[in-house]
Amino acid sequence: MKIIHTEKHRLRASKTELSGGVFIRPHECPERVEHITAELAKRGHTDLIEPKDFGLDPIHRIHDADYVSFLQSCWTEWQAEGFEGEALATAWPSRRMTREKPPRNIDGKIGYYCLASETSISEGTWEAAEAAAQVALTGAELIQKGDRSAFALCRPPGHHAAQDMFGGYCFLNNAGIAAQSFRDAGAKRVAVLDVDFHHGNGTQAIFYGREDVLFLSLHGDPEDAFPYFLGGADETGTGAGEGFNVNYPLPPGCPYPKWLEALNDAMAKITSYAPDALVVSLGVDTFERDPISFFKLTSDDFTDYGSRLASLGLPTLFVMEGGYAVSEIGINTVNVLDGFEGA
Ligand code: Q9C
Ligand code: ZN
Repeated sequence: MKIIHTEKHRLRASKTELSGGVFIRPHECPERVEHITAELAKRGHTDLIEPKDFGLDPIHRIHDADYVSFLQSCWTEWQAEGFEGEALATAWPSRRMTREKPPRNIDGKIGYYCLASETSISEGTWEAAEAAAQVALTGAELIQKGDRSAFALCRPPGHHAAQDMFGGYCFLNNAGIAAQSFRDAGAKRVAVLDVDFHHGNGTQAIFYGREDVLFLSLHGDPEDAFPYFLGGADETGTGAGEGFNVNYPLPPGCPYPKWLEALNDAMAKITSYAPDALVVSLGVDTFERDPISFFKLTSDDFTDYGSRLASLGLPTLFVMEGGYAVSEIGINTVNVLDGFEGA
């Protein structure tokens, strides 16, 4: 399968992540992609291509124009304020704060658009996020033109980003943008299967009222895991979208057989939905040694579920999301792809 990749991901290189009350070196770092491209090369995947430029229109199909403008100008506005560090939110329109609109001041504006404060906005963040969206769009186009599968090596990731919110290391919802591009290219129905450890709250929010995009997510139970405030099994969609959102919250320590039960159920639902294309939000933070997650998948399990996904027989776009066991991220990611291709 073709792999879409750009060195522009390096422009997202934040210095800090707020974690446990201290600033740490970010889990979501450029080395993640280096390990994946190294493993791809090692296993003979030489089909790496650069993204095309589809411009901002397909991004605006998913994200609000004011939010996109905010991402574009945030770093400049933050610097103009004279702040020394990276841009971090400290105040939100929380419950009973009813003035729910973006204020003029950048410190207020970043809070308005932020869903979690671990994620800083740094120089180059917009440029990298925009390039990652183009990576996803290029992968979707390859499939629209007849490829059976493609791997969009997106970084920064996207599934926590909603129409007008960033956080959880995400800025633009790459998988959502790709799913919408399938619809705009004529696909009647698209399924998005999110196998990242974390709930894909952004993707869920984007498609919650729609029946033309089925969203399914396997993730750490929000009682125990980020993003905490979405991802319950009782969230099934709204209005026309009722029944087209499926969550599988899973407990701490979840081993592969239990995870696989959820995957099998999700795959049966995808089959009966009969989509024209499948987008897989591929996070490998379900790995047993992931530093911020609590599932227990082994490297071999990634190969196994990759081959199972192929049995759906659908045009499949893999979109990179999380995975923070950096030295093993390449093995686990390429295991999914090789499992899929070997099936
Ligand atoms: N102390 C993705 O996997 N919480 N995002 C980190 C660490 C945020 C994960 C807490 C996790 C975001 C795309
Ligand atoms: Zn994740």
